[in-house]
Amino acid sequence: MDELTKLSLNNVQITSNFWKRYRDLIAKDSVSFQWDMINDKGKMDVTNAAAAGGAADHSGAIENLKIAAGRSKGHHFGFPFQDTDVYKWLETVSYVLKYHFDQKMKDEADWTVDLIADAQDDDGYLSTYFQIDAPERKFKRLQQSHELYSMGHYIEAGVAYYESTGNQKALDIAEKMADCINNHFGPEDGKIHGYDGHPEIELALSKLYEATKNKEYLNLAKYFITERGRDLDFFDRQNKADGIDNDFFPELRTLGERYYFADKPITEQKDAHGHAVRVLYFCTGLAHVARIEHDEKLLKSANTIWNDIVKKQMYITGNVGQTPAGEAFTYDYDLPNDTDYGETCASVSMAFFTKQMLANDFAGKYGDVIEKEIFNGALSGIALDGKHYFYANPLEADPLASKLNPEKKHISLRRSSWFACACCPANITRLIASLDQYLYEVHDDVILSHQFVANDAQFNDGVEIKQRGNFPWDGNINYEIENPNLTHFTFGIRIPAWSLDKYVVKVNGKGVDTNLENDILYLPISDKATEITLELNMGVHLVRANAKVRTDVMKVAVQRGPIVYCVEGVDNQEPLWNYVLGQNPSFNYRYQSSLLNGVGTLSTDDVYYLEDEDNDGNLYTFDKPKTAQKSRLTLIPYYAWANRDEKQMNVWIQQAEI
Ligand code: FUB
Ligand code: ZN
Repeated sequence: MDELTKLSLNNVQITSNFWKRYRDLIAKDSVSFQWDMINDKGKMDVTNAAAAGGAADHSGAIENLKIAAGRSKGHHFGFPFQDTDVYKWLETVSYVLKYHFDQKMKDEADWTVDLIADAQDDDGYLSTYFQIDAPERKFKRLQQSHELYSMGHYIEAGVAYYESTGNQKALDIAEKMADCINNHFGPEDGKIHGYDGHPEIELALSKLYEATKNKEYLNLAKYFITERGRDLDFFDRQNKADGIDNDFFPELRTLGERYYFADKPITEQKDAHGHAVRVLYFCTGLAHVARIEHDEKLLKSANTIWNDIVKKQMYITGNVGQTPAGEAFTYDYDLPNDTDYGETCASVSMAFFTKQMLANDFAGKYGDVIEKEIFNGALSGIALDGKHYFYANPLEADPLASKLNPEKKHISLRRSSWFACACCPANITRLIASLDQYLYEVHDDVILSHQFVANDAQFNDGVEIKQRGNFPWDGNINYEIENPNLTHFTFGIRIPAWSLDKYVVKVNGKGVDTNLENDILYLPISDKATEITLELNMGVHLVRANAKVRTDVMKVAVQRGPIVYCVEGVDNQEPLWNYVLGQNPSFNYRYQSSLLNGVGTLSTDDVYYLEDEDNDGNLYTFDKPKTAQKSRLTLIPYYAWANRDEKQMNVWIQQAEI
């Protein structure tokens, strides 16, 4: 190879014990379970309709496609975007088949692709609600119709399935769909000058462009990105023409353009607002297109929104979207813990957005957020059995409050098997099944390892990297790099924010200069074999929020490595809010293989429990000092909460700080 080596990643096999368990669970249990759900075979156990788009006893998602394909008769069932549950399942399967081949699963997926092809109109259109029950309204009420959202999800699935199995039909459907959209939308006269109320198509078209190199798809993605927010009357005009109250979601008509992140062109947007998943899907496409096009303006906008979220609107766990009202962002530093929404889809899409940002710019902060999501906010969306899911992910929960306080009724203390609006289950499974895509970024002669997920990875020119370790429980990471052709390249390792104060790196047993660039350590590699060891700081951190965050004043969160911990009523005395940590609490860490499928727990005796004073049953007492008793507190990883009895939970704990 010549001076500037162009490296590329060929393959990654995840070997991490922690992640192998999750990925095998998805392959063996979640995929077949979800298949039953979308085929109306399993029992739908919606624990909390308030956080699930209402109650429903079946999905109808495959049946809708059968009706559209002429294989069955009847009306459409469910939300206008019901098709997406099938597409996200198909996308999960695409990734699973790469690490756990299963002929039955592949047969079901092939059958599904054939069904989708049959359901697709000759012109490429596919949205079963409109095909079955309202063909005259196609593309006429984009504020609420989710047509491009639904087709975007198919395009993602089609590309993934084609790339995983070589199924050409899966890609053909996607291209036909994109061509149909291209025929209807764009700046040219006679086309619709508008966009979907729910972004998704932007990121999907960018992926389709990468797979096909058809520039039209990239141009169309860019059109949707730059058009959004330019014509503030677009949705209203369409709604009026379609019949003003002919809504799919009446509550979505009057929310205003802000809710749709369509109140200004993206280059004028300064913060994340409105529906969280809409913003994050949009920004994923934005950052992707900006990178391919080297568009500095769009990149700057992506940066602005990412920074606003991470610096001012993201929970310590990575959850985003502070209010159930519209599943939305609220405002900077408003981070209520017991009413938040933190939709699983929002955390998953925050990982999507951040992955795109990292591909644009190798900086440790992006790897930090991906890590935060995969070990905390997004991961809490799936139960340890792989067959139950959270829609909302609070940082504080109380069964009584969820039952009796209407403002907290969206907070479930048990994950549901499925939802009437089932966007979250297959979103978290597709993220975990594609985790191998989240470990490295490669640019020219630089390989960046930004996640500590043990794996074997093969690059071009014979370069192989093995990462070993028992992360997230252990901070000793080992890399073995084989470089048979003596290629000269640079190997980057992200040093996580929680370990920047203390870490040790050795190359072939010798200490090295640990100067970092944007929290990344760069090491020149040119030998045939190189061994790198990294010791991360696995001490327990007390995390404090910025003082502008009202709800976390005088409180701390406890973090060890990437894992944010929580306190659960199962292990501790309720009410949990009476615990007050001492000023410098020390924690014992213990890995418990038989608890919650194997977790590291923390416990401390440097804690007080506020006593229930002798107040004769009075709600208030005058001038009576509070007393407290020495106590003991046990913490478990946040992602693993709500897998036992329904009890209180909180992440933030009071601390006697002064
Ligand atoms: O609107 C489609 C999906 O349903 C959104 O992405 C989720 O937030 C849920 O509202
Ligand atoms: Zn969701």
